[in-house]
Amino acid sequence: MAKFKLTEKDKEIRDKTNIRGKIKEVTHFSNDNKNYAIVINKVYNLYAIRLINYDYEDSDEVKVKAIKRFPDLMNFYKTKEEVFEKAKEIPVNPKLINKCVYEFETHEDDVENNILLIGRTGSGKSTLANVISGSNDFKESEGSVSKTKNFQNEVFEHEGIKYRVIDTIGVGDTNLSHEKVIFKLAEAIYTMKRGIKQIFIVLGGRFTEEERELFVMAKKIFGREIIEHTTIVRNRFESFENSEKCDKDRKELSKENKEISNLINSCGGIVYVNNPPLSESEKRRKIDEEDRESSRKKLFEHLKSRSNETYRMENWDDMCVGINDYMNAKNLKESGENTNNPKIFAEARTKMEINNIKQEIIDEIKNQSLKSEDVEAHCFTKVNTFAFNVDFTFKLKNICSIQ
Ligand SMILES: Nc1nc2c(ncn2[C@@H]2O[C@H](COP(=O)(O)OP(=O)(O)OP(=O)(O)O)[C@@H](O)[C@H]2O)c(=O)[nH]1
Ligand SMILES: [Mg+2]
Repeated sequence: MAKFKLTEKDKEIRDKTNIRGKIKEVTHFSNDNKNYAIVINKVYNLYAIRLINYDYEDSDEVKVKAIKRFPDLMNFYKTKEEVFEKAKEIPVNPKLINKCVYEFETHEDDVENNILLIGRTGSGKSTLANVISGSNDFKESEGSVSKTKNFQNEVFEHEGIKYRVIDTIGVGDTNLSHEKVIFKLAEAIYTMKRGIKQIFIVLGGRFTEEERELFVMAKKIFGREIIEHTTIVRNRFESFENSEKCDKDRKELSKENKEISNLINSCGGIVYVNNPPLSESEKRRKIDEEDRESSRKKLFEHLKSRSNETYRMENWDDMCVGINDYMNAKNLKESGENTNNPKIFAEARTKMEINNIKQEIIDEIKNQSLKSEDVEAHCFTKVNTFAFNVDFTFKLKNICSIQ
């Protein structure tokens, strides 16, 4: 079979839709006076199809009007035969053509209310994720051993509204380098395709250097405006239903230092909860469950009161599209669902490609964080800002070598 060669128009469509990996075929057809391209790409020995509706601008440039990924936003076709067969079916199936409606393919993910949990190791993130989602799917640690090594997220509904809660690895774990934590946070962007509703900083006790650093990192990664979408969740607070005691603690926390006080005053505030481990004894367990349920109620009341728009930084959509295929292919392989047993060289190439995309995302984040640094320079002393920038840039450069 002759090797497929991209035309200039195909390249323009590929670049404008941000499709990565090896392009195996592009075909064009018209339907109902609209132009369509079908693009097949290959990542990690897996295949995906994009159906793209495009038009021409006055300058004869291609203008992408809508896109749809097949089989869906996350999955792949496992064989060449399967993908080519499906690609042939699309132009003659109006039902499939009518699915081509998204401005970015990632907009197919309709969860706008993404809640990202960050915090120190052992602070109670996974427990909070269970409480928020009303599930038991997140692994809560029993001892001091850190449990969560990777991202886990869950979509659920509460009072008819869809939410996603994202549990992350904690900061302060000696087994995980700082760089890896920064990258994991950057990677969270891909999980929250429609943006961030709230970041919950999980606070198990007093405010320490780790929490301060986490917040600075979040600001560097997501931009300074993220503060308006950040809430401190103070757990392990048995008197969480006593507003006087909560107020007293709030005041004490604010007094600790000026930086914490600024954070508390400019963010979405502090929500007090108690999410105890579920006891073996039936009687005690009932009380634990009641505490968790009341905590959940408080958290959703707070979320409702934060009616501000979902937050996304510049180029958020492009970043999500850029990494979508690679992360999905990687996850699929890691979860053992890919029965294709990819060849070693394909694995090496995918790792290289993932690293290249990591580099792009990091460059993008770096550019944006430096831009926002100009605006907020007055927030830090000059010496601190300089030291942090050098340090941060250095760390980001190192991240690219992480597999
Ligand atoms: N009493 C009480 N215990 C809690 C609360 N939140 C968490 N815990 C306990 O604290 C321990 C750590 O909780 P996790 O949810 O696993 O903490 P994590 O932040 O996910 O930890 P890593 O994944 O290791 O970073 C567990 O034993 C929980 O049962 C709380 O609000 N009250
Ligand atoms: Mg955890």
